[in-house]
Amino acid sequence: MQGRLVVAVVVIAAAYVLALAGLAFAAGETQVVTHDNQKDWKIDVFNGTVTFDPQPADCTNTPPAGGAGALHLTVDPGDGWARLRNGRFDNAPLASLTKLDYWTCDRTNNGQQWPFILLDVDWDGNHTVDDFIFFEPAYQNPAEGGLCGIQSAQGPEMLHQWQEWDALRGTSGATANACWWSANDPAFPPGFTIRSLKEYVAAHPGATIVNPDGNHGGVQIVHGFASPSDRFDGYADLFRIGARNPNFDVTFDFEQ
Ligand SMILES: [Ca+2]
Ligand SMILES: [Ca+2]
Repeated sequence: MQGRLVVAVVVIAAAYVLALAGLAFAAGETQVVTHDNQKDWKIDVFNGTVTFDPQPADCTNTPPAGGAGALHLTVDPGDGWARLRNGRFDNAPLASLTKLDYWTCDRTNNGQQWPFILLDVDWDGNHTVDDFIFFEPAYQNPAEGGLCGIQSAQGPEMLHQWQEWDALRGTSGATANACWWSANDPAFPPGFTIRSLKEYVAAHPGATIVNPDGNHGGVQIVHGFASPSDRFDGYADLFRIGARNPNFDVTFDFEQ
């Protein structure tokens, strides 16, 4: 009897471990977000609004899995910002990213800035922000993103149309061909000479996502940060992110 009990305990323990592993390695899970302070997302605005609204009637090519709602970002005047920030990916190495993509439909902008992804980055492991890096749809084609745009090969960006953007264009951050620019490393400028995320990771091999603080997550979906004369009104949906640490792959579906 004692032997059987031990076997049973071992079997139950093994099943428990497998269940935990299954949770930890859950792939492609969808989590619905309908309001502020949910699923580690927090609203951060200045002269802007972040709302969870019905799918806009004037946007074509609605994503098949986009549901009935989307994230709505408006900024006026355009030097303000509207952003949704996620704090779940603190300390995740950029090299470990396995997925990073989202959909946008923009209705009003300055001809160049669609809703973009901003990551707060720590270069040296001391958990302070050393850089901000930006994925912008406009730079993912050869006309606006030069040699990097040839490799990223996405777009061109179109108003009033849902478009999907792959912010990696590779199997990981370390192999990502998507074009990103840096606020603090002049070797990675915006514009025609923009460079790939894999080059940025090679230049900063220890770089991780970092949360500036508990209310400001390091993974951001943003509109704005332009000129006071600009106006922004656009949508984002189905933001997908995967990273080795935390061991997670999730699609956030924004709904009303
Ligand atoms: Ca949605
Ligand atoms: Ca630092």
